[in-house]
Amino acid sequence: MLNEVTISRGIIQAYLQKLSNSLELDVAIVGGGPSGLVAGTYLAMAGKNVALFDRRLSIGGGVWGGGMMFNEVVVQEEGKTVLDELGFQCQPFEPGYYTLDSVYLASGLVHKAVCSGLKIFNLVSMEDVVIKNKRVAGLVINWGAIETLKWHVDPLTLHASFVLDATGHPANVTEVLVRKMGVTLDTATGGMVGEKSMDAETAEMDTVNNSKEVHPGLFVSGMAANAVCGGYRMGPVFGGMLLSGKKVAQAMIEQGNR
Ligand code: 48F
Repeated sequence: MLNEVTISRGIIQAYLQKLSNSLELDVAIVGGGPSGLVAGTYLAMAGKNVALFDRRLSIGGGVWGGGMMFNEVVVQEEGKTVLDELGFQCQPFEPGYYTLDSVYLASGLVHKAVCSGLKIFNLVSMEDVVIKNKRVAGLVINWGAIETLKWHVDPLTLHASFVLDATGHPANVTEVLVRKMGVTLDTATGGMVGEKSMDAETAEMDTVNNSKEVHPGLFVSGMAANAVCGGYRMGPVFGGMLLSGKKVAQAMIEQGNR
């Protein structure tokens, strides 16, 4: 006989255990788009205690909608290496170009990430960062719904050796850090340079080159990296996003924990 209270207790206890185990992380990722999910997967595969927070109900960021809601995406030859490593099938199109169903890619990235050990918290928003000794050292989080409603509810805080800003075009984490702390970033201007218009070839290279630690403790990946460092946009070609996530994960693994 099913007891409704046992069901509720199971959910509450399992969630609180997951959250409680995520208060002192090796890496805290903000944003569950392709770059954040790939970074989280490689970090979890390396044995890191890593959690990802996204304000939305569904994880996957901009992958689901393909290009203009045609739910297919393109990956070029370089990015296909990551797809191969993570076990994705794709269809060859013209030489050097592959297509994937965007629902397959989005759901597969989430599935791979969770199976690798990444803890994912949907419906949770980053509203601020923790600063210790002039270093980004954690996140201030709140429910995404509280952020949307703009209600005055105090947040909770977690510590992390590294924070990854994978929030896409708004580069939310870096924006908050610069606005509140006035820090200098490792960019051409020392500030947030801003995203440029469309040039897929340049943008794909930019995405990988710009994926790095821009302030002690804070890495950027994906479109956030281009927004922070001044890269171009590329639309629904995803190789750069995958390679960006892998690059920042490797950089954090090489640095070890703080
Ligand atoms: O934008 P998004 O998919 O990130 P990405 O990894 O990938 C970009 C591509 O999808 C696409 C593109 C490639 O051609 O240009 O746009 O750079 O996902 C970013 C995620 O971050 C979440 C947001 O809900 C989305 O799912 N996010 C943004 N700000 C916050 C946040 C925040 N403050 N707290 C929590 N989540």
